[in-house]
Amino acid sequence: MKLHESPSPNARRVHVFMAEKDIDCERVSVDIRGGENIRAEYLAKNPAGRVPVLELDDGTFLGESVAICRYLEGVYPEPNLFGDSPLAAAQIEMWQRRAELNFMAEVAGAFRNITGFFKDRETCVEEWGRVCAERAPKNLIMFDDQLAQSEYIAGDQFSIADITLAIAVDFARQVKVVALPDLANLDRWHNLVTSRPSFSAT
Ligand SMILES: N[C@@H](CCC(=O)N[C@@H](CS)C(=O)NCC(=O)O)C(=O)O
Repeated sequence: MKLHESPSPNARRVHVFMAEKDIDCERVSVDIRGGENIRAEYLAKNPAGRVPVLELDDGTFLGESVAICRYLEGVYPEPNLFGDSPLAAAQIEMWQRRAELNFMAEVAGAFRNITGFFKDRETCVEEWGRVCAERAPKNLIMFDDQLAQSEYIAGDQFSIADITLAIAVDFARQVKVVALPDLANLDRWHNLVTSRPSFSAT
């Protein structure tokens, strides 16, 4: 197995997931800043032109970080990070999607459109970035309310949903395009989750 990656929040999701399961594999560095991911050779691996991509030993390429994590969960079931009952799996999926769509995508939209980081390959609309930057912190309130009732985002089990949201919060802090509010439950949970050894994985 090889992980095609670059230092980025989505590759980090897979790093943390793999560290939780104590698995590792060969890494292949992709220069996304230089546009390696949008050239034909890489697009043959992932037509979406994004990192990460997991290359399996039989030559299969898997894109989308959560799809990669699902594959790894199937092959390395312990510890369970996607839910071990129909209800737990549905709740984790629900919060994972909310973390991705309602926060991570808003932070990415703000970052990409305000900074023009990838303006060599996409149209950046600063005003749209500002809309995303305004929505992202408001959307965090839903997570803070949830975390007032449960230890982890989808209940009492640490899961892929926690990995997605914590990494998106870290990315928002790092790129500084979103003003993050002080939310006590979210802060308590962020400290808990990011103190796990897996969050130091690179
Ligand atoms: N939904 C995809 C998103 C992947 C993604 O957006 N990756 C970013 C890095 S975090 C990327 O490859 N950016 C390069 C580009 O946009 O050209 C996933 O979960 O893997």
